[in-house]
Amino acid sequence: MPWWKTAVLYQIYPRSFLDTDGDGIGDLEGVRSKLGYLRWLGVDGVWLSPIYRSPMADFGYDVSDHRDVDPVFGDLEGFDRLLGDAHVRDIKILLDWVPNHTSDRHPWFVDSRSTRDSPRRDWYFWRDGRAGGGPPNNWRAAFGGGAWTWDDATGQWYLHLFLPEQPDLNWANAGVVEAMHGVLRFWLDRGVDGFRADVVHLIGKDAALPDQPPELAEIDLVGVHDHPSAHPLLRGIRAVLDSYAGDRVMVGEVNLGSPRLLVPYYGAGDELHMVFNFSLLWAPWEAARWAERIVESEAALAAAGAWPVWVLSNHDTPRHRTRYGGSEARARVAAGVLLTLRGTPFLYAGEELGLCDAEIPEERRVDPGRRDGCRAPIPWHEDPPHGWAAEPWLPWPPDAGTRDAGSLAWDEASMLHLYRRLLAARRRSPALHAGSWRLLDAPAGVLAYERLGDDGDRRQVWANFGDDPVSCRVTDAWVVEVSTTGRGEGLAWDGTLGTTDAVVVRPGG
Ligand code: ISL
Repeated sequence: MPWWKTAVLYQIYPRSFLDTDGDGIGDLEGVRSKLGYLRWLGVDGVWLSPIYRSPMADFGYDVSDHRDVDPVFGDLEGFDRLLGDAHVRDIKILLDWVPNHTSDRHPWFVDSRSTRDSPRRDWYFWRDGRAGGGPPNNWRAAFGGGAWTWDDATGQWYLHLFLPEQPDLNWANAGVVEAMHGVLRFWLDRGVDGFRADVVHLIGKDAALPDQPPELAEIDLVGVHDHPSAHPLLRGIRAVLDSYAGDRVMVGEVNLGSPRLLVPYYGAGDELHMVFNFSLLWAPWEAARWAERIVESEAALAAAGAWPVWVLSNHDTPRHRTRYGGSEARARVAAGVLLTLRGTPFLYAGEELGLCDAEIPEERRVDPGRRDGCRAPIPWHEDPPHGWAAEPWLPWPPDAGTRDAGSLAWDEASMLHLYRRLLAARRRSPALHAGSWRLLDAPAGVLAYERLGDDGDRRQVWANFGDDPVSCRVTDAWVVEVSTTGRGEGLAWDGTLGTTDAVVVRPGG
């Protein structure tokens, strides 16, 4: 199996991880200084949200130079140091690659907008307005408003599915394809292990840019855009990765909802290696709904030989503990499930501390998508500024002085230690990191499943989502390997679960 199938990956939003140079913004040196922590925790790799030069209109998802590190994060030498140190610790590094758009300050766009005759004019989407006036079509942008901005200098509109500062690249132009492949090669040559590809389904567009049907006209395109022209482009991208040794990997963000719609993006094993499946991230706290969504995903993906990806939180959505009404017990059960499903789990930095979103006063909101709360800084120590070199750019999450990594590391009953035990259990059990998955019959409110490895290694997971203790009818004798409450680990399991309680059990008498 390639490394990424048995790995657990950890997303770092670099601005919010740890500041070492005193500007209140996290940096690469901050990430480097926590590699020991990540090794101790037991993750196998890190996905870094964008670190490239950027005017930061969308905090790095607007790239103005793909081949340099933004000075707020460090420099290329610092990146090489981080990568080298990560590899020494056997931690992989994935960069965020943003293929759908660039910054409006990127030299390519500056050139493209300079005159209609620019050799890069066609690298972006320039169109005349509709007869009678108005933008070329009815597309909406993700952060509100229309997806077209009028450019006075050359008298045409340009397309941006996100901010006006994020013009869309035209992947139908061979120059764009070559240039963006060159970006991949630049970082692959430096030794990165792969990429997370931002809204990668959007790179395939219908050249006619037809209107959205009226029933979809009011919503932004990101969640519904699904055009076949993405697939040959993804095969070209995959060929670049495959030309390097060492199983370089690409995990794509394809925001299409239903897992069935994600399968084509794996191609015949010749497109994306993995595609994020957000179906649990959007699932309400009900065992039956989780079961339904996992079964649906398994059915769609397993049949196609497509490797699953699971995720509960990221930098775009309220953290899962926040979504569960602040319940730590629920977040613990969720972690127990996330880390024992078939496929590759992605953690979002801080979930291992059980962080909730920060309350952001209106005057401190800075994100155009209002996603500031889940981007609150990570507290490393008890006393303010919690290990940071200066007060951070966003407010602290709640309980920063008791939920800091330092305090939780001393407390074996903490969420942090639960993650560590789950990661260790996953690593040592072939059933958990590589085995098959099968739903088990369970009482109402309980999600239960079995994992079975090729070598006969076997685990079961029993997760009570409900507010009442339950008794489960189990066959065979089981020993508790991990309990989300910490109760009874290493002892025989009698089939009972407390309120909001989950166990991973192994055969034993
Ligand atoms: O965050 C959202 C809504 O507020 C999502 O719709 C988000 O825009 C979508 O998931 C795509 O996200 C990715 O691309 C964006 C960037 O802002 C996000 O941070 C990134 O994850 C544009 O590059």
